[in-house]
Amino acid sequence: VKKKPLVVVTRKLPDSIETRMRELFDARINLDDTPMSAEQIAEAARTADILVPTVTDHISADVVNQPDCKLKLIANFGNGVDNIDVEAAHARGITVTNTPKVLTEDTADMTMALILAVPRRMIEGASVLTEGKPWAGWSPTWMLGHRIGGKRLGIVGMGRIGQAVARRARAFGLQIHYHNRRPVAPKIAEELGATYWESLDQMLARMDIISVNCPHTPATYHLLSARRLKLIRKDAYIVNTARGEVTDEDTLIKLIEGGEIGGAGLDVYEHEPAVNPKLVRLAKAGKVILMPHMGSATIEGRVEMGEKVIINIRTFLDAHKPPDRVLPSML
Ligand code: 8YV
Repeated sequence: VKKKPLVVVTRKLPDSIETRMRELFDARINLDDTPMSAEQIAEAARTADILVPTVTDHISADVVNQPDCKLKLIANFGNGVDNIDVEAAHARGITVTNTPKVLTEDTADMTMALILAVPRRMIEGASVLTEGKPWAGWSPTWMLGHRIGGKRLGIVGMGRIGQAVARRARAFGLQIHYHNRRPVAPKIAEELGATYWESLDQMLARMDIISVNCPHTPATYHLLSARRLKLIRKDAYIVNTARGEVTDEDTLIKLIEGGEIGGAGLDVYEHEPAVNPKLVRLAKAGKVILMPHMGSATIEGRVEMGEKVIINIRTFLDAHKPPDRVLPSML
């Protein structure tokens, strides 16, 4: 009987995925639902043929460059691969895959929810009742937010998720603008009614709401730098469901505190899971809405992500190219 490949899974996954993995592979699943330590990850790379990490695991060059690293495939349970040194893995002949597409719509839903919730002060309003604060009843001038319809939405990164956000936002009457390395195909731009800005600076200066939807790569680290954040209008809002590292979080906080940016809806943080206490203060003051990285957190999505991981592993083991290979040139 052929020996089953050893697959180390760093976090607990949905039950149906775990069961299937145990049927197919010699799956060692970290059932303790906390991230594995750097030492445990390094050890897993020395013993496993295949590693299934998540956003909470850092697969550095040091991990893959260990002389006795045994890994042949890193099948990421996640779309973003900024937790993996893809170049170092590639140089060592290790294949890397991710789970694109299945979390596009869920992440776009969360993004749209924040685009609505921040200007309409939804969490601030709800907290009046849930925290038992006094409510004098309806008033013509109380708890007023800003209208969504007609405002300009600037999407930073018009990939699958950016486009899914644009589709939703259009239905809410927002004007769609975007910055991307390249313009999208004319057919898509037309369908989305989207205006391309080659200059991110110029777009930022003119938008009412900015949504960050690009991956975190060396090229997008602090893409919204201190200088660029200062271009944003005083009454504008920023929504980030991508990665905290894309914005200079300290500067963002200072600008919101100083009334230089209207507010923010954040699902991701620069030093996740640490959340800057200043952000918590701003949330209590109703200036920002903070979500604990829940963009793709649906039962359906997590099962589909697991199914993708399994397909990637099985195709790899069948000596074919897995469907969701990530190459350094794609980053
Ligand atoms: C995932 C994400 O839940 O897929 C991504 O890039 O940011 C999340 O929504 C997480 O990464 C899983 O590893």
